[in-house]
Amino acid sequence: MTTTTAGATTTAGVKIVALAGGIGGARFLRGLQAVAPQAEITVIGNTGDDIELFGLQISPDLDTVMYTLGNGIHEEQGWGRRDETFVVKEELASYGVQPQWFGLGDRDIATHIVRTQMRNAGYPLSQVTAALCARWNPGVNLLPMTDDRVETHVEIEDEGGRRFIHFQEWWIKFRASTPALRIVPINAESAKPAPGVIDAIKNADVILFPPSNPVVSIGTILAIPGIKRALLASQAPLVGVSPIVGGSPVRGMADACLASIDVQSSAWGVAQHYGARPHGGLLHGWLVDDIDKDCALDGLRVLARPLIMRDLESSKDIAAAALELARSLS
Ligand code: FO1
Repeated sequence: MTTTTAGATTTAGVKIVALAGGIGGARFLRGLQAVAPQAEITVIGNTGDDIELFGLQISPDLDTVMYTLGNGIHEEQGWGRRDETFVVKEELASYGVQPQWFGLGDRDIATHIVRTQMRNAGYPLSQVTAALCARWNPGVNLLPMTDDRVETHVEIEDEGGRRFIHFQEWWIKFRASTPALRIVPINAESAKPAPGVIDAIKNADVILFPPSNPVVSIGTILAIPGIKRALLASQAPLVGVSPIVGGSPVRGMADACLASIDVQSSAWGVAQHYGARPHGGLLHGWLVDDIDKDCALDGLRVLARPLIMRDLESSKDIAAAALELARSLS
């Protein structure tokens, strides 16, 4: 971070790396871009949400970041396209084709066709993502966490017995209401970081954990061998934004995920889960909502600011606070 003579802090040339999941992460990144327009932002995106449906390869979290920063997102939903239609979904339902719980939009299908065609032609997911971003111009370097297939599956037990289902089914069809006995990012242990991921971390001036789901988004990215090690080896300040405000998730169902790994659904619980850097954990700094200002963890610098992202302005304030905290640490 360089400071101009006027005392203002410019972020020209500052290299920022953010690990991001879906909706919360994407909205935070939009605020980050607005407050640090000259920064070089690399987003390492979660691909554990990926699912293959009707022969189409779908990468929900990559698409959510790409559409949100490329101004194509359905703003209220936070996922899928604005001005979307669902004619193909209705036609599939008329054929009785399952599943019918996934909101597959017609415009969105074009993205999945391009991804599926390129993957079938042998292009790695990172090159597919770059090709899709050439159209959307998200303004960040969006990298999948890995080019290898990693899918998050959830173990549940109900009248259908004890079984694993795809994360998307648990998330969308079950609304995460059935307790997750285990959440497993299948194949993560043998996946390799995608090209550019480790270098981006090594060259970062600031590393951010947006308020994404600590288990199925940030946690899945950290499960890729080499990524956590690179983060711990970096001298760059690593600042996280709490996804939990006053004991409940800002959005989504992070509390259901945290319960599955016995982590307290609180700003403190998540900070403790990530760990403070002086004690071998990841975090140098932790941004919490005012309501959680008493959150304290030895070795962790905590800053309290309003964390509810209602609109671009509030996202900008949160991103600016995260950068302010990082600056105070470097
Ligand atoms: N989330 C839902 O709650 N309902 C849906 O029908 C749905 C469809 C969908 C289609 C494409 C896409 O990229 C994302 C979609 N999501 C949907 C979000 C998706 O489940 C994300 O993985 C979660 O929001 C977690 O990030």
